[in-house]
Amino acid sequence: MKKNVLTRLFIAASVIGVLLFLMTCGKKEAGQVGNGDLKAIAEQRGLTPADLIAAAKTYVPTGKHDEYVMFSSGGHSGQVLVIGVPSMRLLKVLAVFTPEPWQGWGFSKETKDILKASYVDGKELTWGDTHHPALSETNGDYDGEFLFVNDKANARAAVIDLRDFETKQILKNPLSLSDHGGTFVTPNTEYVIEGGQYAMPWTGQYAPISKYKEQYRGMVTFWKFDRKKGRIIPEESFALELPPYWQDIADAGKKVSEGWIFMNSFNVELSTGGVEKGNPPFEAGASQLDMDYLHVIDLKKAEALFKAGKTKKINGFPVLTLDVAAKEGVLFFIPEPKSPHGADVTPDGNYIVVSGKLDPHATIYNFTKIKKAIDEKNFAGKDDYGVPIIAFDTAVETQIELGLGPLHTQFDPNGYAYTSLFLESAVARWTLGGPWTEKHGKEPWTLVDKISIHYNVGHIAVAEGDNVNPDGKYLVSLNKWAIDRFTGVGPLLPQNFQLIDISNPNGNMQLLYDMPIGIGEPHYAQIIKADKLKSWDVYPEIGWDPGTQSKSKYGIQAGEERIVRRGRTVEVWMTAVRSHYTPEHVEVRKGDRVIWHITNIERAKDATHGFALPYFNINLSLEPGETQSIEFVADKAGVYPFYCSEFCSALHLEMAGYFLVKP
Ligand code: CUK
Ligand code: CUA
Repeated sequence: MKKNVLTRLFIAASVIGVLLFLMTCGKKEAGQVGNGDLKAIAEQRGLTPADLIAAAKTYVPTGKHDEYVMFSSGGHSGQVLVIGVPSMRLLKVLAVFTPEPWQGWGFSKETKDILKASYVDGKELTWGDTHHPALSETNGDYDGEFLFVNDKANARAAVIDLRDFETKQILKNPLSLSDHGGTFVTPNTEYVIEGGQYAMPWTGQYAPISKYKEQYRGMVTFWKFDRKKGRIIPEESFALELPPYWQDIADAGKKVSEGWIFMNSFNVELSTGGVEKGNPPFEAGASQLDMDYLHVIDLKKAEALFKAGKTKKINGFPVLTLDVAAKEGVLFFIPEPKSPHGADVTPDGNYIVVSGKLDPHATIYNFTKIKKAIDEKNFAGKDDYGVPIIAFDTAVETQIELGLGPLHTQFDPNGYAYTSLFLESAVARWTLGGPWTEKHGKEPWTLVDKISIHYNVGHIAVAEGDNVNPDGKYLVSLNKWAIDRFTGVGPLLPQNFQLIDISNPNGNMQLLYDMPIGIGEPHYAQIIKADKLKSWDVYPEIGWDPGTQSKSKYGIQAGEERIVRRGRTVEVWMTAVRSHYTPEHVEVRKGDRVIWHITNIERAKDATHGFALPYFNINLSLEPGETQSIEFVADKAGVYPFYCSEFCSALHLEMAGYFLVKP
């Protein structure tokens, strides 16, 4: 407390110094610029010197770009948010699991097919609960090529290509309807990890809750990623059967621990709830024991067993069963304190930080010690499923008391770790030990600073803060509650992203900015250096199909437009260019099946055209060069004006036509 007051005084003093400097030296040039006087404006708006410093640190003038880009989960929206850092400007909302009209996502045939492929037994899903976006990595560093994200609600994993920021693939997990430990990637993106959460019988099977221990199961799926194809290859992917503990967050090992996967769990009590029957509710039942299990998985060994055909097909998908995993030394457990959350591997790969949720400590496990115990078969017994247990003291490096409700941890280049404190509404900065002790010149494994946030932080994201080379500089606190931060917008409040300056390793953290998120509950985000992203300005060729990232067989050039009838099917090849469609009249008969391909033949950056067709529920976004198709039955006679739904030119309103359905 005392320290915070002193810190604030110190900041205020130095800021006043800066301002005095601004106001005195070169009066006109600095204090008085354009049509305003900085001091007068600050006074009028009630801004403190610290506010002005924060504003100066976050403001990005028109035409200038942000240094970093944050990919944040869009929570219930089933989408991903792209946000500039430090300006905290929303750049884009990437449609993933949910139809999105502006991008025509889920309206064209191509995008409908991607969504459909992820339905459970063909049953339509119109939302997703995105939790953990993961950027592709090369040698443990973000490479800016791909993004992955999971849908916790239905256990799905998606692949987004960062050349055009569009979703390319969505996979339904074949084993479970629940995931959480995903998506995370291995250091060269060989695998995309999707761990389960709520144990259940394999999808499609029934087992009474009384058979929980025998027939309910957890899982972790290793999706094989093919970078060249830009796709997950299901045929080269496999899963690991896990006991019905509720598996939680995972992380891939890196450097010394590359090839290993760490995943925490809760409910090793195998509590099955049923408060209405007089049983303890889950919240109590799953917190009875002092320890849950950190899962340690030897992915290389698991992969070798899969390739050697040691898996069993479940729902048509290869699964390494628990007995094989336990016997062959693929899976190990280490006790972790009560209801853990977060499993974050340090940049050097040697420590795994697990937080306590109900315990004020973060527990730091030492991979070298874990590996030694495994090599020497130094186990303290087995769990009920035959999985070897490594004793807590054998694997632990240390525990640090951080505060109330620690959850997630990220890192910076100065040897600091940052942990969110949910119950305390704060972010803790603490020192790593080992090779970093020299770097920060402080006592290792020690809490050094805390900053209050508003309120109840879940994840935090540091710039490149979970890869092998963290950048530090900025930390975004992804807060669950906003309470009094924004103008009232009814009882459902936005969530609050708070930007924090962590650039000074010898000073304190400084809160810079609040950004309301009114689209769902974002869980995790990753922040990448903006210059690592190499996005396309326009599609490489006219007639491009983003679904395959290659030329569409339906793409055409100007002059190739046509309407062809085959029996009751009418196929239309159309072009769009400022400011007309060709053709402008399309006439069919009631009951005809219509297949309609539209190519935007523009080569100019940002010359996007839309295609809106009433009654048939269609809107497309055709970016320069793109070809998209729609398919429907003209089931109602009438006249349907179609138009361009993107304001593309002065004569945009004239970019229209008539779809006529003859009785
Ligand atoms: S979880 Cu939400 S705050 Cu899904 Cu990563 Cu921890
Ligand atoms: Cu094309 Cu408006």
